[in-house]
Amino acid sequence: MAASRRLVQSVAVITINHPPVNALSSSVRHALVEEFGEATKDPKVEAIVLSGSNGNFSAGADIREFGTSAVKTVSLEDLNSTIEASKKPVVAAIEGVALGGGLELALACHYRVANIKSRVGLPEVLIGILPAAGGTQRLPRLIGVPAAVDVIVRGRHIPATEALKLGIVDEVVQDNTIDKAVQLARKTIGRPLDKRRLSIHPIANNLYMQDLLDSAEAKAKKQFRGAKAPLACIEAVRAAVHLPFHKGVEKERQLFLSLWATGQPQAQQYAFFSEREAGKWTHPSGGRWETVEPQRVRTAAVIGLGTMGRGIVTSLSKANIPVIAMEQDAKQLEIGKKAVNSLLEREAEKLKQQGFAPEGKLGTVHFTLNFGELKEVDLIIEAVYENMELKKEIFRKLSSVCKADAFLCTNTSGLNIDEIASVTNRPRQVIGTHFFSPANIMRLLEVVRGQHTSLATIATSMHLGKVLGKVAVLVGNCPLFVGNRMLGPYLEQANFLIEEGCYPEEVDQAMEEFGFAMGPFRMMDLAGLDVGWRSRMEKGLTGSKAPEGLPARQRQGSRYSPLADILCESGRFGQKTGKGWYQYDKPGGRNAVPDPWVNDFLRKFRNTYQIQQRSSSPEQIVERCVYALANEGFRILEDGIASCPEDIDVIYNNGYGWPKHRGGPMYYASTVGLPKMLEVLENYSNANPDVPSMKPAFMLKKLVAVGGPPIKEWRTQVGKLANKL
Ligand code: 3H9
Repeated sequence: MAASRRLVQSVAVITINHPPVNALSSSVRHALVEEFGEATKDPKVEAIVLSGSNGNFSAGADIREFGTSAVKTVSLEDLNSTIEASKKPVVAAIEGVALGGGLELALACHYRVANIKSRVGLPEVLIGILPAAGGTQRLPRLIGVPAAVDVIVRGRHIPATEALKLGIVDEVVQDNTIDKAVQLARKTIGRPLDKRRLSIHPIANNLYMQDLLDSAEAKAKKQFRGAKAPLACIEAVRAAVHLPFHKGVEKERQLFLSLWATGQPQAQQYAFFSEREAGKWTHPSGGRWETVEPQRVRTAAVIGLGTMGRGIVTSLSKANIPVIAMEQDAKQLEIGKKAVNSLLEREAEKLKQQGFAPEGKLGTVHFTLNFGELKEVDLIIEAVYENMELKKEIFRKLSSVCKADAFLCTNTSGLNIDEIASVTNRPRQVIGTHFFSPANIMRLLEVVRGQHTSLATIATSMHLGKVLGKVAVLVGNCPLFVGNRMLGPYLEQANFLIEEGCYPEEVDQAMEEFGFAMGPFRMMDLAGLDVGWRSRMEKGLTGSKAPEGLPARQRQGSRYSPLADILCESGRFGQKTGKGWYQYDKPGGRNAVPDPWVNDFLRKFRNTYQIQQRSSSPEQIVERCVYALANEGFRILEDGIASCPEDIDVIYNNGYGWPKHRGGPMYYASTVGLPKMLEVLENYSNANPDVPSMKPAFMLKKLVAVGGPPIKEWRTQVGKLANKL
């Protein structure tokens, strides 16, 4: 039964029953229409409570039904109108989540009671659509246009206490939500309901509203470059201001259909489901997530309290895991302690604002210099700087100090996990947990399996990722893993483009207009150019000169751009030194301004090497950088480092500022068309045989050879093809 009904005194309690999240599928909508019809007719029923089973009200429309004929049966807004028009008062009893269509359903009810732990919101924008069951019309009538625009355009999940302040819910209760909703329903019997019917509420339309909506639109264009859904959300709220309710609902519907035609919702919904699938990992040995029990992590430790370590400590504490935070000397410990405490204060403040006492919600943090204190800890994350010898020394110590079943994790961003594991007495319990900076905010976690890593270690690390609120993706061990490895060819193309005639700001603009949060040069300036430079020096790639004393443009037989090295040699490390590919008002400044010095330097560089300057269109810039990125993705699939294209896309969507409305680099490749991508790469590669990264990946060629199947079929193709390699 998709919904059920029982009578409590004179109140009909209707319960949605569609595990796990009570998505409002076609069968749920049918069942609700039927139960409401019965409750309305039943003379014993004086009021109605609408609730959800298994501790959740509803996560909204069933996303899997979009694009199928099921969406056409019983529209959610028709159901909402019926509920709102009911002569018997209807109270929504919200537990867990009331999101998207779930909140729209609750907004159609006359009253809303929410459990303190519940969350409400209209997150449709995050999957490329807009609330399309009256949400953009009812919410502004309930909480006003400014607050509604913020809620709808950001799509955030709002904790119950904030929802109460905003006026989205009428009451917040600690427990027994349904009983309390029944009590409220009984109190409201016989009261006039018109004031509670949002569709007939008046809405202010004045000059201030126009300005507010115009500026929200301008802000959204800038912030969500190229994404259509935020703009459609604002247009729908504009309709709420200008048009009567039923016309506004029509507009909402039209906007939904026009968004669907752009292809963006399909990309974002692919991204949504790919994130969920990433948790269902498979090991090349055949081991799978559902067959291995993760170990409980009751206590954790973090070694190294630099930027990464501080973020990881905060993340663990936020998940209510007690942490031991360790540094190598008293001075570093004191600095780290201050930084961690200030991050934790911010978290405590957030909890207070949500109506929770931080005590008991944040795990305790104990600071130490003493390795001996780690002996009973369940899981240790090493987060010192990228130096193999230092990491090995730490793992040797951990190996001798920690209890036999403790898991040893390294936060390396690209060093060899097997080499680190080799110095321990438990290589099966060693794994890479590659967090992204700032680790307390960024959602991505690359979990890197070594050759000997056990399934239990993988299961525990993947589960820990979920507990920390991260999207954990299991990847194989190779230099730089998945995300950073793909960056190599991408940045190489960006550098070649500026050697050939573009300017950094031109390349950045093209990539930002494509939708990247940040173009490659601004990103390099932010990360610090010296990081890559030092690592290239360690590998002996920089510093060598051609016979005429100029930096060589070939390394090991391949084309090499020495531009970044030259910048570093003159002390331009990026934001931190106030100069890099751009100039900044001060060291650490954030506002990147094109630097005439850089443009002059590029002109001289081209003259010196007799490179004929040529321009590239934004489309050509995007093509070269993005195809280079995706081509490396195909190689990663070929090498078995990622088990499916979806995992690569999850990594790029969550850790590298890839525009989600384009699904991810592999999804994008599938929309471009694999034969076209292959042709472009082949042409480039034939003309530039000294750029091996642009040589089409074998996997790409094979996928084209089997007819360029849709991306959801690549997983099987990749498996078959990888076996034959
Ligand atoms: C909408 O409402 C449009 C309307 O305006 C009207 C249009 C006409 N549908 O995330 P989890 C599945 S659009 C189908 O792992 P959590 C999910 O795939 C909707 N399936 O759990 C997973 O399946 P599986 C607006 C859904 O506890 C399982 O449920 N609403 C839906 O970490 C568990 O999910 C949203 O955008 C759905 N709506 O997080 C909310 N939601 O087990 C989207 C979940 O097979 N949902 N599933 O892998 C979420 O944000 C999170 O899932 C939620 C739970 C917070 C609810």
